[in-house]
Amino acid sequence: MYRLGWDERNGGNISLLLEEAEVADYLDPGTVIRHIPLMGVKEVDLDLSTLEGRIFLVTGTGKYFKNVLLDPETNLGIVRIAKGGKGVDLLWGFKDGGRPTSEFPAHMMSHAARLSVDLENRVVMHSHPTNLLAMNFVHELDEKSFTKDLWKMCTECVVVFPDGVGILPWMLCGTTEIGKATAKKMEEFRLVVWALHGVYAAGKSLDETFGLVETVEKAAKIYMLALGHPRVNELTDENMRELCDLFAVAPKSGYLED
Ligand code: 2HA
Ligand code: ZN
Repeated sequence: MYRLGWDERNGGNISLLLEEAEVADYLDPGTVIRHIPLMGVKEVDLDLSTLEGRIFLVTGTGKYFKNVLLDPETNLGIVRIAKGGKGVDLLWGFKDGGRPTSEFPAHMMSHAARLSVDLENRVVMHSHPTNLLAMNFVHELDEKSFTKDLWKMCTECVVVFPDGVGILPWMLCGTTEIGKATAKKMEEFRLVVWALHGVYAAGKSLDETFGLVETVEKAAKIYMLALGHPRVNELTDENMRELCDLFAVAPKSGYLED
């Protein structure tokens, strides 16, 4: 994501749900390095109790993706949601006294929302993909027309994200409010655009989730390249229906003409 220019400086963050058995091969889940209260959130608003005891690998606040490979133990942490869901217990990482991403509330609420509709969800990924962001400035921020214009840019888009792209208006990031709004959208979409900021994506694995962002970003790139040029050819709703039938996926209801 850094290499592709989607995560400049400390932009972007990732959380990955881990099973206790997976981490037990590497660390003692009974040994807590330190407790980290959740910062910048209104405690009354944030209820992570459904995730109590769950373990996440998560990027650190203020950390740069480009440094993760050089020093994973400083730039990443493994945390367990503490009793009552109001903080986390650090099991590994954040070696310099660091803490989870400022977007931790949005990540955790999104995990809870995705798990409520898909027990296999493991990943939440936030980034600032260049062309998708550019498209935010030139396309109306309407979920149906935004999704359809992306679907039309690459033949396989409708198959990769048949559930479409949810969109939130510009909101202040790092807050419980944007976390709640993102989670609500995540009940319906695996991709949620934060207007004029970036995108949230969710999936069963790092590959699948990265692939979603990669595909939506590719479509946005083609949209931006073609913008302002006369449109001579276009993928039709009928083409996209045929694709959905072939790959046995259901496009978001009401988005394709019959
Ligand atoms: O972590 O991307 O939205 C930096 C961000 C905040
Ligand atoms: Zn961001």
